[in-house]
Amino acid sequence: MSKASVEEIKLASAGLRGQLAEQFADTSTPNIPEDSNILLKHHGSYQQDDRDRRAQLTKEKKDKAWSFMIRSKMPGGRITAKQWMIHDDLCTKAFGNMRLTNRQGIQLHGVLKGGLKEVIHNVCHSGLSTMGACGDVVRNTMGPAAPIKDKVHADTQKLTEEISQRFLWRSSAYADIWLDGEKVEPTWIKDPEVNPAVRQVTQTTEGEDPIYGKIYLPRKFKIGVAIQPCNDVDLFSQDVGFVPHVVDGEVEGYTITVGGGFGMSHGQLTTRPFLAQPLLYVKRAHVVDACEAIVTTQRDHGNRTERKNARLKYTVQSMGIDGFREEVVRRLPGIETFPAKPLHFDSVEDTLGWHEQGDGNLYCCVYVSMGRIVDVAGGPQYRSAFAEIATKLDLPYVVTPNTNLIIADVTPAQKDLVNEILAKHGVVHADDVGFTRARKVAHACVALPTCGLALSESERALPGLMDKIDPVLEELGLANEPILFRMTGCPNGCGRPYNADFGFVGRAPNKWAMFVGGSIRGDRLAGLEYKSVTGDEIPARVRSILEAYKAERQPGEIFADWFGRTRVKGEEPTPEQFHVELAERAAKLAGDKVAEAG
Ligand code: SRM
Ligand code: SF4
Repeated sequence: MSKASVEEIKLASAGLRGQLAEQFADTSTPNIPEDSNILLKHHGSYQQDDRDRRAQLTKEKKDKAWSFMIRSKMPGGRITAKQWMIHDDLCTKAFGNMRLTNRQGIQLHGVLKGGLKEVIHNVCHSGLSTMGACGDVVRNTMGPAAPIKDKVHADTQKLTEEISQRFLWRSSAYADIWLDGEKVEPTWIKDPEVNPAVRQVTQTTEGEDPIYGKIYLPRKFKIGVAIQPCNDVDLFSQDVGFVPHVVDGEVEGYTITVGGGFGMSHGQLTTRPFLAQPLLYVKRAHVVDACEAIVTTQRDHGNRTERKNARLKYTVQSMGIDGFREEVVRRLPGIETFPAKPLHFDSVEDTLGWHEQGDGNLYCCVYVSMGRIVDVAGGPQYRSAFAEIATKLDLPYVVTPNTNLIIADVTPAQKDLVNEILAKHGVVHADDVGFTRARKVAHACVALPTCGLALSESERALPGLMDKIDPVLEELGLANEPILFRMTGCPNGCGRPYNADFGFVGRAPNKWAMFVGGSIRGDRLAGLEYKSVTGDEIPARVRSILEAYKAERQPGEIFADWFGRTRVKGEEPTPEQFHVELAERAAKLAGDKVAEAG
């Protein structure tokens, strides 16, 4: 599908309405046309087919096994016990499980066409929404997961909700198609009279959105908020990032970063990951307006002819950070802007296990393997454990950006019962998981069998791979070292592999490109070490790098710092870093030197 046609489809859709209502009412087909799938994404759903069955069905000359993925949007990953149980119940309409996403949302896979309306209807009636969870709009806004009860955490959560409200698309198509015209608002919608940073959610029928216009944004748009030094939201991978500046315990304002983003295509030098750069600092009252100035700059200056280069990161590159800043400031008449404050982050890791949350209560961050809420045969019964805790104790949950689950607001008296329920279902929450520290933070994207873009396995491959890497880490005495492993089934980068210490990016069945040299702090991009390695080859390749680290590291030096000290030359990343194998680059460099000498 060329970029122009996506733009045309949006333009002709009358506010993302298209023929979706008629097509979902038609029970004679299991799927919808591809053009409609493009519109459907903005409603939070993707048409997919079971790729495990695709080849066999094709051989039998049968239609694909169609179904739909639905993504719920929840700013900062917050979900109440009741909302959780509605999602748990909806698992019966899906593949019997749900997937926590690394943008703090929830996905249900395998919903049949005839069941989609009921699922979206129920998600909305739970007080969450699927509106804008996918598509060319602002997606779920991420925020610090830890439910610490202090003014700074309260403000960052409030900001994720203000942003979510400001950038909801407004067409009444969503209510008309899924809710029979009923206006059901997510619980995070705030009263504009009480909070001027939000805006009245007036629905439009004519298809002219107050922020997005008629053709919405050129591409998806992602926003995250982080509190230093915790970088759980992976700030530099976001189109826009916000970091509070605290004076005497109060948030004075936010530093804004722009232009992060990870999607690329193997071998296409015009595409590559970028880390976000500091843009400016504004006082708290102006943060959401500044965000709107950035979003509308992208709306008006983003590339609408080449979809592969349409993300904000390319707009920032083509305008230059100074040109981009100038345009944003021009859109903020009367608002004072300041230079960005210096930023420092320690790690993208979650703090697993039990912690005090600052109000006398506790929270427990539970490790969830690959974010899949399922009762694993012979393994942890995640779905049953979280359902029992939600039902018996009515405790709120938080989905973390590392696809773990936080049980929040636990009173000291409830702690034993939570531990008991987790243990009963074989769910171990933290230090006694029995894994290395690296494995606890390792993440893989969904990939096969549902993702239509997957070139290789990911979620189903990483646990087996870590089974082989864990003993290497143990043997080398690195079991407690912070080392970040991430995997994806294709170069789109959903598992955020390009800033990991080790990133495996799918190329073909059982083949991954291997990237090395990002940072567990999330603030450095990795480079392509090997163009293609098989699953069997990976542990040995990882071992040789870890052996060098062990031999050369200074006392207490983490992997990322050792790599930075010994391997990174301090030059700006070039497209070659992501597309040309290290050995090839070194050979070319040596060749150039010989040529120069000659
Ligand atoms: Fe993603 C597309 C899953 C986070 C970059 N992503 C997809 C689709 C919808 C495939 C498709 O377009 O047909 C995947 C659905 C698979 C399935 O069966 O569930 C998919 N992405 C995911 C999730 C579920 C992976 C996960 O392990 O949790 C994440 C959902 C987050 C959410 O709740 O919204 C997810 N995707 C990301 C991230 C990480 C992030 O946002 O922090 C990235 C990299 C950051 C970025 O956007 O630059 C990411 N996804 C992409 C891209 C490449 C975009 C680009 O700029 O080129 C695509 C493909 C596309 O948009 O064309 C994509
Ligand atoms: Fe699918 Fe690729 Fe994203 Fe993995 S990285 S979920 S394979 S689009």
